[in-house]
Amino acid sequence: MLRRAVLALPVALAARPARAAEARVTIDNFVFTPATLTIPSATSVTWANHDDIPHSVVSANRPPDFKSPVLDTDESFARVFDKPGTYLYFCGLHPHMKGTIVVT
Ligand SMILES: [Cu+2]
Repeated sequence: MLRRAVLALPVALAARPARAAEARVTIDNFVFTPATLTIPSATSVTWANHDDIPHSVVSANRPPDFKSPVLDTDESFARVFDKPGTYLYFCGLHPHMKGTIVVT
């Protein structure tokens, strides 16, 4: 999972030098992949729903610091993580689906 984020960086930086780096989390078969994504700060994370049913992405912090709309098949949601920390999240429709973003 770390390897995946690192590999994505040069491509994102080359394509858009002034923009945040980018990383992706895919949603399929009721699972966020990778379950834990480690990224440097100022990285934009995009969750893409490749499942055939809707899902969402909701921060587990109180109060939540991000919340996607319901994502239908092939819809996505992006958020930039600027502050180092550990961000737990879950699917608002299926709370047993959980994931973590670690910002270093
Ligand atoms: Cu879900």
